[in-house]
Amino acid sequence: MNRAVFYATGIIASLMFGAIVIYQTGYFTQPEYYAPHEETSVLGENVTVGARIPRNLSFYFKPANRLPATGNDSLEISITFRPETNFAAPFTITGTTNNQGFVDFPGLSGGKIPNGNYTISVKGLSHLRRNYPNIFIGTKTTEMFDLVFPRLIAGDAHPSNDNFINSMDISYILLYLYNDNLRGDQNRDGIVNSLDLSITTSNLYVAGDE
Ligand SMILES: [Ca+2]
Ligand SMILES: [Ca+2]
Repeated sequence: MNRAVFYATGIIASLMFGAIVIYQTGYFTQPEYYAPHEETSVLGENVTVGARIPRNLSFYFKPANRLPATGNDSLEISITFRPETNFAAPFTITGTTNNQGFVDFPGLSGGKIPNGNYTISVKGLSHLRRNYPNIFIGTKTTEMFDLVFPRLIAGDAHPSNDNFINSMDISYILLYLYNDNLRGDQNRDGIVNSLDLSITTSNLYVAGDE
């Protein structure tokens, strides 16, 4: 056997033997996969192991055209968190803002809303959808988002909830004329009347954000 081939064979054999030893000692074994899971594994009273920290998120939103204009901002809303910079699935929550436009959601799953940038997409009961892009949700467990501008546009009264203001919404308001129907009462002054009709016609053929 050629001397060079002899040495080369010896070196390769040594490397293979070393690799086998290292493999068997578990030196390169993979760390356990960290599977995302909900905040369920609780030890004792306050100790949570391996769980995602729940988030406490709160928001200010304001609807347009309220009467009176201040202290009258309560609205039934649906908020969808649309991820821009991570691969989480869109996540939707519903709530009702108070008369200052404030709503909070304590104990949201950190697994469903991981850190990243989001488009916060909001649809009011009789309001067009409004998207607030590029909202960063970080590592803090409690965060407040002031999204009072721009206002949520009123007039999408019909329960089809089609995010578009047209004759169906006007018909719905006419149907509940002089009632206190929440969907029909665009300015939330307690009655459906010509003021609500005029808010809706002033926004005729306006579509909400996608
Ligand atoms: Ca509509
Ligand atoms: Ca009204």
